[in-house]
Amino acid sequence: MQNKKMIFSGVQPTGCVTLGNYIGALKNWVKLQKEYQCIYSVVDMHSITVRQNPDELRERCRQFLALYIACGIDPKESILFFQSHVSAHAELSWILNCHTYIGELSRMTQFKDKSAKHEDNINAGLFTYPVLMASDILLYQTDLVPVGVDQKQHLELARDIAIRFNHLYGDTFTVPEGYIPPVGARVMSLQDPTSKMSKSDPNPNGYIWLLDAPEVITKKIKRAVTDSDGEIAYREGKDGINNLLSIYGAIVGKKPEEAVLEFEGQGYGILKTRVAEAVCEELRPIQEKYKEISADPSFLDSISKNGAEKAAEIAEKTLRLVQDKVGFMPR
Ligand code: ATP
Ligand code: LTN
Repeated sequence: MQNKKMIFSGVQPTGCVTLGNYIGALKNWVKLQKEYQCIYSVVDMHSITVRQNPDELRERCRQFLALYIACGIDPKESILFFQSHVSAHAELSWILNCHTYIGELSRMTQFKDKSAKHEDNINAGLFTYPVLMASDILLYQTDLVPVGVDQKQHLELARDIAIRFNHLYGDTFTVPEGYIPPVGARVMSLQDPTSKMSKSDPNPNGYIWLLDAPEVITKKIKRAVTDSDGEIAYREGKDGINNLLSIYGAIVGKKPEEAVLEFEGQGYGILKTRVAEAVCEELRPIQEKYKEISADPSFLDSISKNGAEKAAEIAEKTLRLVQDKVGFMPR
């Protein structure tokens, strides 16, 4: 573990894990786990920035962890844990809050979007959320953070906080880099291809849930909003078609500009059928594995317990160093 570079990433347990989360993040988590020491968390503390039903949240946390493993994260190679089980995240977050400016947080577009969506609950946690995310990353001296493009701004802030802290107190944190996939970094909604596929979309036809049955996946893709010119091309203004080509490309390992060549002269119906087949084929083994894993809750408990112990060991080392740097009394 010592000489491998570190990766940290997480998904917040809200809504249903979508094809967007998979293509933008999870698929790359799997790809990177041999080469790096990877730490993947179900970031439950992030999810309560929006009001949650406690029982549903617990259930969803288990489901997300099972999905990480079903997607191919190997708990023997990577560390898997629930964020709230490692208290260092909250502790570092306080210290970093005191090193982050209100002006910086006010510029975060996700805060602006989410406060517009939840006007009745614009809580302080929603505002300081990016600082908790910076803590997640910096606690593990992370080199690389695989995320979709929507997280780029938060990642830049984590870097700025690390650089600021290192400058004030001397070398403390590794300054992390993002790993944003070349294809599929922003999968769009099937119902509104100008906005991103989101797992808390109230309209389930906008997203594909990783556990949707093949008939449901096919129906959703067949209904995907396209345009009326009838030409399969990858270019500006063809948001719906571009999205289908990107999804297809991300799955078969081609750039959308290459994938489009397979469909020259064909109709949208054929494209949709092929995309649906590719998605169903990709998700079938994941769904089978998920069924197996979720039948054994004690397996999941032992993974998360073991993961939290390993994560805490690394995180506490960084936390003690930071506490010392800012002048807290030794224990
Ligand atoms: P919510 O809609 O509840 O805010 P979300 O779908 O945006 O959720 P997150 O938990 O915020 O999901 O993101 C988890 C990971 O998935 C992040 O790395 C994020 O960048 C990535 N991701 C989310 N949506 C997409 C998307 N449409 N395309 C590509 N990557 C995505
Ligand atoms: N903010 C991220 C989820 C997240 C995360 C992280 C991602 C929380 N902590 C640390 C990477 C690294 C989001 O996708 N909304």
